Amino acid sequence: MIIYLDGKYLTEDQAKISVFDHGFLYGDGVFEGIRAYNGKIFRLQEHLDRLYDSAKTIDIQPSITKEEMAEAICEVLRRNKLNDAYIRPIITRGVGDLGLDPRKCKKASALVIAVSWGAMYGDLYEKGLKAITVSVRRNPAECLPPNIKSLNYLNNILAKIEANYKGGDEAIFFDTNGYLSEGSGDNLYIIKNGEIITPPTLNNLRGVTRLVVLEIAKSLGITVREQNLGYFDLYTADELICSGTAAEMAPITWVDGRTVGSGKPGPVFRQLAAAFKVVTKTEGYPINKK
Ligand code: PXG
Repeated sequence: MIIYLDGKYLTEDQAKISVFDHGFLYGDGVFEGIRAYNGKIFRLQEHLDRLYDSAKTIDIQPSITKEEMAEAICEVLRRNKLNDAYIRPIITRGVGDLGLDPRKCKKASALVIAVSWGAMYGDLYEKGLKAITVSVRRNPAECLPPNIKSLNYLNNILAKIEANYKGGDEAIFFDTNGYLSEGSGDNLYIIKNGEIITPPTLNNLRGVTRLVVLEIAKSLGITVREQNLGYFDLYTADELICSGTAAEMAPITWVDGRTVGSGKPGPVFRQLAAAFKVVTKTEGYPINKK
């Protein structure tokens, strides 16, 4: 495996980050999860924009430009001979001392890892996922905006731990006001009476896949609404769907012991997921430019 790290292409053994990097010491850094399908990187620009916006919010000046990051990503895929891949660019605060003051960190680090990673949920795309609403709340935007895709994922990991021991495939977060937020690593949609309803994005990550899902829905003539939602909406939905780069589009057929709709992946999910497959196959930033 070849990994990009600060201007060099290194083997896994060579690609090392200092124990004094604040990304490691404090989770002080940002990352992305991107997929490449069929030799093309899906929604690369949107992911790079979010990566650099996340960095800006926490006042990190990346050591490379977006264009250089795009080139590093392509080169990692080429060197690893990956046409279909899950790509993880990371920008860390860089090496400092044991104090948390970021001014001690003189240079941010940039790295790119890419692996082959098929469908995340295996047979659950057909069976449907079991979801658990968790007691831990999504970080409020006034404390740590969920819009920052930061290296500190403890809020999400706490949610995942709770879903794991309660027997769920995925966790569902509410925010501190009782509004539906998102999954531990995906955005959520409720289907009710043929309409798609999804929470506004102040209390969750602005998913790149979320925008694709909403575009597809509009192109299929399905009404989409962004609206705050509560437990009632979750438990009475005709269908529940989650989406993310890793998870892609997946149906949730059981939540907190309640069967969702028919208990099987529903017609709106099937329609959206089929269109999503076509879009991911056809669109994208080519790894090999001519
Ligand atoms: N919400 C959160 C909290 C995420 O981490 C999404 C939504 C979906 O966003 P995109 O842009 O990918 O549509 C994410 C991204 C995992 C894992 O192991 C998931 C993400 C990142 C890293 C790991 O499930 N999801």
